[in-house]
Amino acid sequence: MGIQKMTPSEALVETLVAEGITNVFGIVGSAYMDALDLFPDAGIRFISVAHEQAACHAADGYARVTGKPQACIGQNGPGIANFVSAMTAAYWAHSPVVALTPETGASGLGMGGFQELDQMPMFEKSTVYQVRLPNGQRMAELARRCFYMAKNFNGPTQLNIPRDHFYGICNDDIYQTPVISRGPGGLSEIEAAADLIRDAKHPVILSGGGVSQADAVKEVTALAEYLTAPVCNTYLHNDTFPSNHELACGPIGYCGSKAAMRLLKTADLIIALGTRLGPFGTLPQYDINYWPENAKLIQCDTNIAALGLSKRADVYSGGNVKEFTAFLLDKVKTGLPDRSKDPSRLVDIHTQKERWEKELNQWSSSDQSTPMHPRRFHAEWTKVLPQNSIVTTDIGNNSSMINAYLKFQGIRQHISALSWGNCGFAFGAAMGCKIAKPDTPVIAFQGDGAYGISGVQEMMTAVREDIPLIAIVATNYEWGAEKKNQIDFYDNRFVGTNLPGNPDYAQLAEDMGAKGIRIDHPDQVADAVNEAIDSGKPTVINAIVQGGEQVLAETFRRDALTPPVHYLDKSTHLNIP
Ligand SMILES: Cc1ncc(C[n+]2csc(CCOP(=O)(O)OP(=O)(O)O)c2C)c(N)n1
Ligand SMILES: [Mg+2]
Repeated sequence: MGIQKMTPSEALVETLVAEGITNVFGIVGSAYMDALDLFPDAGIRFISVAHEQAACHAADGYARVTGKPQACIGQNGPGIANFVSAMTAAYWAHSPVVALTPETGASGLGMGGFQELDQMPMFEKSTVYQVRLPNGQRMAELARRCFYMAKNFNGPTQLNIPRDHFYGICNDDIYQTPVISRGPGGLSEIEAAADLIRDAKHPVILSGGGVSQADAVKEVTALAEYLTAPVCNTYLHNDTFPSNHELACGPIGYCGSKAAMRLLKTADLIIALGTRLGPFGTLPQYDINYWPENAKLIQCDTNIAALGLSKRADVYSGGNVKEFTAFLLDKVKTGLPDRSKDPSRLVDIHTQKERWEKELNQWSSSDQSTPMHPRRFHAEWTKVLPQNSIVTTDIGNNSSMINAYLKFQGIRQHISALSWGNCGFAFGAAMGCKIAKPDTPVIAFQGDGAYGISGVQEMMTAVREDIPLIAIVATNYEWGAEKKNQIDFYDNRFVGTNLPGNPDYAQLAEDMGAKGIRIDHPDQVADAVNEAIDSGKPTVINAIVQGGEQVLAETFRRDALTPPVHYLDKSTHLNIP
């Protein structure tokens, strides 16, 4: 394009276009109306949501299923403050969300005018880059920088724009920023990793979110097959290795696959690919303390700031996991004969998978009660889901239980709240996924409490903007995950965890112009899912499931809770000996 004279609003919008942005999520506000007015002619769809948090989650969901940066925008002050939680979710998910944050005008900053808040500190810890635009002349340059940083440091960025800086003149060029390739990492590290592999008898591969992000499943599969190594997914990344592969063992972590954890326990070498090994995702689960402390560890993650944070490894690599894994296999092949189809390893894997499958089935498979046993419900709906479906998952007892049932063959299909763990993630994220992949079934899965945080209001958005996603709500009339803590640690004293009288979310959806399906028996599940997929409308499946002590999965945060021991006379009766 060359250097041109533009307004800063034009510079911003044209930079969005150059970066491939065709959708921006937000709620309208006077602060950026001058730029907003340019969106339609620039081919940008503005998707008007019900709460800015959902706009940011939608941008995150869109970014995660496409691998491309996405943008959200809002009104200065209260609108932008509503981004904070969702930006942090995107931060921990390494998701390239570019938050455009109009702010009080520079000429009035600090005077306590209307909707004033210093918008830099609140995003300081949840962005990989943030900048306050010093003047309108630098709009294109700094908007570019935000995209460049989001793409190359895999995380959210913030362009903070004092609202008067949309006006004036910006002489600049417009162009797309590059993604810089990182290569396979240090060759000496690859050699050291290959040496460890040659010495190992029972290597196990941990396939992390980076494998999905770097499209590295082919390379991971080749390495796993050469070694006959079991492959476990990291926590909440069930889409990082095809579940139908004979070496696939499912996810480690809370409510995950016991087969994966039992096999990992026997490893003498863990090859951790595309993962920071987040501390919560490697905690003991069920009755299994599965992390093999004496095993050697290879860890590859492009974010070298995360290497060695939670586990001390023997070899680290900051390479691109796709290239690292390919180079590593080449190196391994030079000194280690082909170990593929190793019969004894295959027997180990098969035995553990069969044992776990049986155990899981016994928990629920034949239960015909009304309302449904939650596990029976999860077995049913995950079974009938089309294979290419994208599922966004929330936080809660049911959202966690499904970790054992959700199986994917492809990457970028499991979009979860991850370690930010915020209730109310799934619906907003699913809106972004569905806009990015209109021909793919997109399911937002959450509990009834979490649906109240976001789904209820954002269903208005889905109807208004014609986003035919499917929300599956597990309704147990309780904040089940927290209730389980009160069952296990507080002697069944339920404070704030019952949700009696919640409305029928299916009926509510119908009232909003969406489709609503209420089910409470396992025999209704398959039809409900098919009907929702065929409806072409935003749809809620309100699934009434049992709650309470008999069915809730084990406590989520047993790592962090202890039974109460109080000292004041009035509270000693609450003590649990
Ligand atoms: C925004 C937010 N608020 C509160 C919590 C604490 N929390 C974690 S799980 C949970 C219960 C979720 O209940 P529901 O969505 O009904 O699912 P269920 O556990 O019943 O399956 C709560 C309140 C949280 N994680 N995020
Ligand atoms: Mg609930």
